[in-house]
Parts: sequence; structure tokens; C-alpha cells
Amino acid sequence: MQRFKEDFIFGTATSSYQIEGAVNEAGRTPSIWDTFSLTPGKVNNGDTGDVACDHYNRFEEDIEIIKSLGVDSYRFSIAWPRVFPHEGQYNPEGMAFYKRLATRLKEEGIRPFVTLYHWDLPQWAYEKGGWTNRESINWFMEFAEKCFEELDDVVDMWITHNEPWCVAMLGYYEGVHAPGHQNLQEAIQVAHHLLLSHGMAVQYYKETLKKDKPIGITLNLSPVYPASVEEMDYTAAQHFDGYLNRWFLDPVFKGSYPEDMKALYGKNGCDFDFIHDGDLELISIPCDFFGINFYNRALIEASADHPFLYQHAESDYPKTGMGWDISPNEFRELIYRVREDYTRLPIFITENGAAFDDQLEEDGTVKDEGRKSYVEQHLETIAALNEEGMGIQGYYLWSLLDNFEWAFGYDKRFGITYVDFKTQKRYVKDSAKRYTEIVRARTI
Ligand code: PNW
Repeated sequence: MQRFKEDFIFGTATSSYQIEGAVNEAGRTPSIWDTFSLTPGKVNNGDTGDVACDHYNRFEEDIEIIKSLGVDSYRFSIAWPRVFPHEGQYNPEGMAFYKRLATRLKEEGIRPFVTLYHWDLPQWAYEKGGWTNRESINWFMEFAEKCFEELDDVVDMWITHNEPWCVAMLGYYEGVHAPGHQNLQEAIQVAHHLLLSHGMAVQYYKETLKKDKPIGITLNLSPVYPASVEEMDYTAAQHFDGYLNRWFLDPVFKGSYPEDMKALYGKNGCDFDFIHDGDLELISIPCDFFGINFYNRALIEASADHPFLYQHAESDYPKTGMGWDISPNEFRELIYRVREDYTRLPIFITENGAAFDDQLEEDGTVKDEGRKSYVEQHLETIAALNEEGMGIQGYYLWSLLDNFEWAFGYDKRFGITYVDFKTQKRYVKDSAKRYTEIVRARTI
């Protein structure tokens, strides 16, 4: 039996486009995810976020679910195109939704943890070059400033960006996320502008506004392992680690991009003219915490077919419904590495969870044993890590609700609450009941 300290924060998380729906309500204009999901062939079954969990209209009911879970905090994101539907045009009605949501949460004693950018770039910004355009930093700042001004009173913690790797690399290099480009030069430029806008928002919040809520960034990290002792597999693993982890960790915590990756990207035709004097100082501005989203480890082997000479290797680990390795031990190693190589800031696990093929039973239960045990294993690991002084201050289970799982549409269910997308009825899964037990007892 292990104990979580009284001040450990238990939470659950979502993001705007994945749950809200109501894409045309109260002046919202399209985001790149509306455009992308409406483009044939991009999302499974042609699913879109048009309705999603209809959270925009049902948030009161969803707050009841959050309350029933007994969690301390709820992490959600703000849809930029609700707040700035057109360039330079602020929409108070769009902001009002988040004010209501955060205020209601606070009234219930649930701490709002707000992500500014969880991927729903306004289409108008995309049409002006999106994140490839350095101007995007100014557009983002206008949005961030309004959010700080209007919401800081009812928000407990701020995250600037969620998973810039996904935005940059899945969106602009691999092409599987919006806007679906496949251009490495664009991708590293996008990553740079995302990180720069993070630094600027933190500087503005702390130095100009002199506000004092904790503010930070969330990266998705996977510890990377070579599939064999062969030199080629080691090199491949090194590349994948550089691509996924170090390209983001190094600038944020060391103020530099990794040289080996610059060489690799250079060999693949990239230049770095987009990096201006002073950028890396801003990117590495001190934050108050570090957010980590953890799902799985990566097992990597050499491949001559990929520009970075890597591919994912077959592994015999147990898997989630995404085919991702269940790897709590590697999670433990990841945290040690972050501590040794990067930062001593308080760590928040801002996402962790799993998709499984859930069955809704006739009696309204969902016996999601796989998810229950996934969550237990990772919470046990966190409790043990904290025994060892690793300073993890909170855990946000992804996700409160089954939702729009990006390119996978509604096929992949990550929720601890089952959503019947025909009726919008919610059913609390067994994993949620188990989570509530852990949260209430603060022991596992
Ligand atoms: C994260 N990958 O996305 C996001 O923050 C969530 O919005 C999402 O629902 C959740 O994880 C589950 O996928 C990721 O391909 C998407 O490595 C893809 C990857 C990683 C994270």
C-alpha cells in the first residue's frame, strides 16, 4: 500500500475540439481540425468534431461527473477560434463559455488547469501561413493575453502548449494530423514558432502582468529503446529520441537544439534561418512546472527506408487498443532521465491513459479491466517515484470522456466515462470507479 501526499493533485483531462462540438455556435469559426476532418480520407469513418460529446451544451452535466469522481482538478483547453473568430476580432461570447466553465468548477472546489493551445488553430490563421509564419507568434499572443486578462481569476494553472511535437511533426511532417503537410522544413519551423510563442506567453504573464499562477508547457515524451545491440539500431533509436524528445526538451531546458539532429535535418535539406538571435533565451525562460504526457515507450530499429533511418520495431509487450506498449517501468526511467538531464521543476503528469475496445453492458456498466489496470500500474509507479523524491505533484487521467481521437475519430475510446455518441448519454466505466476509490483514499 502506497500513499499520496495530501497536496498531490488528482485530475482528469480533455481538449476543446475533442469534446465540445457546437462548432458554429456563438460566433466560432472553423479551425484547421474542422477543415482537416471534413477532407475525405483524413479521419477514420469521416468522423468530425461537429458534435463530438456536445460538451459545449452539456458542460453542467459533465461537471457533475467530474464532481462524482472526487478529483481535485480538471484540465481543459480553450478553442482559439471561439475567442478570435477572425484576425484581430475578439469575441466575448466565445470567451464567456470558458469563464462560465471555470467559474462553475471553482464553485465546486475543482481547480481549473487550462491549456491555451491544444491544436485547434483558427483557419484564418492557417490561411496566413499558420505556424510556419513567424507572425503566428503575434496572433497567439493576442489570444493568450485575452485569456490571461479574462480568466486568470478563475484559473489555477496555465499550460501554453500541449505537445508541440504532435502539432509540428504529425501536422507538418508526417501529415497525419491537421493541416496534413509533409515538409520537414516547415515542421521544424512550426516547432520553433510554437516554442517561441510559449516563451513569449510565459514572459508576458510573469514579467509584464506580474501574475502568479503556475505556468508551464506540456510535452509528450516516450523513452526510446533500441530493439537490439546492433550499432544500427542504436543509431536509429538515437535519431528517434532526437526527433520526439530532445528536439523539444533541449531548447526548453538547455536553450539549444541538439547538434546531432541539426546535422540530420540539415542532411535532409533543412536550413535553420528561422532561428533568430535571442530566440533560444526566450524559449528557455524559466517556468513554474513541467507537464509531461506519457502513454508508452518506443522500441526502435534501423530502417533504410526512412530519412532518419528508423522504424518502430515489433515488441512482445502487452498493448492498449492503440497498439501502444504498456510500459510503466519505462515511465519510471523516463522520469529519472528528465530529472538527471533536464529539470528539477515540479512535474505534472498532464495526461496518461489508454484506449481499449469497451463494451457497454445492458445494465449500463463498462467493465474496462484493461484501462483500470493501466491506470493502477502508472499510479503505483508515480507513488513509488515520489517515495524516491521525484517530485511529481499531480496526475491527470486522459480522458474524462470518450471523445474525438484525432485521425482515429470516435473509434478509439480513451474515456473513463463511456459516451454513446447516438444519444450523448454518459456511463461511468469501472476504471472511473476505481480511480475514484484511489483518489478518495489517496492510497494505492
Ligand atoms: C495526445 N503519437 O495525443 C493528445 O494530447 C490527446 O489530445 C490525445 O487524445 C491523446 O494523446 C491520446 O492519443 C497524441 O502518435 C497523439 O505518438 C498521438 C501521439 C501521441 C500523443
